[in-house]
Amino acid sequence: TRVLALCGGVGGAKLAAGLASVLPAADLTVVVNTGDDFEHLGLTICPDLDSTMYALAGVNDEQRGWGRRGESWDFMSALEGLGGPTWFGLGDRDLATHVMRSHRLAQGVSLSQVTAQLATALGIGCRLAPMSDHPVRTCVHTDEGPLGFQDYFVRLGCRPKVERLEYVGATQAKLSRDLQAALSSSRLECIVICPSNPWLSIDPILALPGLRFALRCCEVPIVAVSPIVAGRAIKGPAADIMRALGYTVDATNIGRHYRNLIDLLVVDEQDAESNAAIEALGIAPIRAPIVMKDEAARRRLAKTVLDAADRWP
Ligand code: FO1
Ligand code: CA
Repeated sequence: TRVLALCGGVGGAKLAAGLASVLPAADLTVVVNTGDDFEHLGLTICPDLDSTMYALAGVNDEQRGWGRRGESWDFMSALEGLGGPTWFGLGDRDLATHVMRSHRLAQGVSLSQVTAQLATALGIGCRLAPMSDHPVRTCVHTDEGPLGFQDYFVRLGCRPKVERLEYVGATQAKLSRDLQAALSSSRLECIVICPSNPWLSIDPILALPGLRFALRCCEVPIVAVSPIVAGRAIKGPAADIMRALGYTVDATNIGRHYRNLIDLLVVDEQDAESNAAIEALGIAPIRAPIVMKDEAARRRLAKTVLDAADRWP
């Protein structure tokens, strides 16, 4: 692979889709956070893998931000009629993904293999892989006690006060084979950290044993794209989490978070005033419009990222 993209949920998935549309399929490996995964109704649900997979396949629902486009909700209605839990929305088509995945996992197939099968079935050409086949679960420690990520985020609507995050299982987890293969690929030219939430989506990946070291050993540029534009998260709870953890919500703090890891940080044109502070961190700032509102914008940002990596140092 020539490009390895580390990706979380929705924001990251858009850039992954952009990279997939400007690169030959064999040149791209997308590795996704699994810290948001959880067990629900007997199913293993991998929201970030699914968001990324649906975006790469072009079947994602852009308005809602998660799940598939053109969904029907008969299952949810029937579940409600049976007195089942309705706080986590499972569309009929999306449900098929979770059933297939859970079924294959129960047969002893690895998450990497199931993910590859689902991706192929949806017509995705590039490599799509979980960060690990071992379970890692992001635990949100709050003033109301420890909560699973989906409990905190969806069921409780981010209301409890966040004290700290813990990536349970990360220290025992091994990198997935696709992640290892990408890191040791002699063709690797750059590593992209997608504009996903650094604490919720990227840190669980970076918490895997040996990964930070392996990234530093790679002689290729590491480019991150800021998920923060003009003091606000493009999508999702990034800004809330930053504030809860005591950070000012700005692009400079994204740079500070990735200090000693990334070589380049793509920030929005609106955040030009952060350039000097980012340079002072030893990171080269790249200015570009980073809000991806359509296919053209996704491709443009993907090209900006790849060009910046090409020209570096
Ligand atoms: N997010 C919600 O806010 N409410 C939901 O009911 C919901 C259901 C859901 C089902 C499948 C799936 O793959 C994702 C889903 N998400 C839902 C998104 C999910 O919580 C993600 O973790 C967030 O988007 C953060 O990345
Ligand atoms: Ca390096």
